[in-house]
Amino acid sequence: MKNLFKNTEFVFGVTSYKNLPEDIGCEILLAGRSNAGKSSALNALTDNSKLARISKTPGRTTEINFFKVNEDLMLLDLPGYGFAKSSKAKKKDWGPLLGQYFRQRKALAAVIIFMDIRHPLKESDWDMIQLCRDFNIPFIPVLTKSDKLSNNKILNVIKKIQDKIQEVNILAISSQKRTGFDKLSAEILKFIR
Ligand SMILES: Nc1nc2c(ncn2[C@@H]2O[C@H](COP(=O)(O)OP(=O)(O)OP(=O)(O)O)[C@@H](O)[C@H]2O)c(=O)[nH]1
Ligand SMILES: [Mg+2]
Repeated sequence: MKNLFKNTEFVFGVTSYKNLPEDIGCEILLAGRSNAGKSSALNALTDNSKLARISKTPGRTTEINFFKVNEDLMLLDLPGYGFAKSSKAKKKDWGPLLGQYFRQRKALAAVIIFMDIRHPLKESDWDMIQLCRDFNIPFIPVLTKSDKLSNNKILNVIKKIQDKIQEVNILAISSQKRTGFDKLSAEILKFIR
């Protein structure tokens, strides 16, 4: 299958709502706690290991980074919700930015919620799910780092999470082993208008 995300390129990073580009096309948010594996997943999805910065230290991504897939589609790599290492000023910027973004942004098409398969559905993940539900934005829960568990355990976790979130399918990926990305691409494509 041809990788539709292959030519994705970084365009810019923004830290405040007023600096967002024009509200056109489709935007898919990559959300999740710090260290969940968002940037790694973006790199694996696009087959470009140099695209997004991968961090050993949580909280490395501190802006909304815009990655252009094509004229109609942007992937937005968000700062992790945990925000362990970023400055107070950046933290302050971010909360209102996200709220405003959800309230106003017409381009927002879907949110991918990345969760480490060993630590899924923490409070901040529920907050994000709630935000999506409140604003009627479709979301895709994705369990990351599946290489850390046996196949049996993966299925158990998926089943457990699926019981708690019934309205959408739960996916599992490993950016390290590059598994699960065909399904993830297919899910993303469903939300492109
Ligand atoms: N074993 C394994 N490790 C992974 C995988 N994906 C990411 N990691 C590791 O998890 C750590 C965090 O990955 P990132 O992709 O930077 O996570 P992030 O969610 O973008 O983090 P922030 O930008 O800080 O919010 C890095 O050390 C990665 O190497 C995976 O599929 N398998
Ligand atoms: Mg990141």
